[in-house]
Amino acid sequence: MSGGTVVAGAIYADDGRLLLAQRAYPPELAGLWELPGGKVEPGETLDQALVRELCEELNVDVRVGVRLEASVRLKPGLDMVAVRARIVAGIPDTTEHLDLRWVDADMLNAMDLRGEIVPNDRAWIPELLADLRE
Ligand code: 523
Repeated sequence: MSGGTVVAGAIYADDGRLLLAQRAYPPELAGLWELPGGKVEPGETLDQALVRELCEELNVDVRVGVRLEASVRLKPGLDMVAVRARIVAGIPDTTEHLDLRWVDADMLNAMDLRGEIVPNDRAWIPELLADLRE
């Protein structure tokens, strides 16, 4: 399969912290932390795909905001983008992830330095840190 987009959510709580999710698979990514999301399906907008993925993965309804600027080439024809979001209903739950964690700027930076962030997601760290330090 080729072509398409993966969309991930930078979910912020009212206290300003960011939600990270710990991947369960594949083995090379298991245990590392990411912005939750998944593949955009044919006919979906980015926003629709993000709402669906976060409902499926975390059991929350989100309101989608502004995109992060960085995009990531996962492989030829498959790019990944991230969109800011806020939870409007539900409490995040692990259905596909090993664990969830709300982080502030210092925690995110420390996790990045320890190599605990999914490598592809590191492209967003500068923008995420800027958001968290606002
Ligand atoms: N990433 C990634 N970071 C990130 C996400 C949500 C996804 O690097 N924050 C990559 C990992 C996979 C691809 O994007 O190479 C698809 O992510 P996945 O598996 O979380 O999305 P699904 O569940 O839509 O895709 P399939 O498991 O392939 O159906």
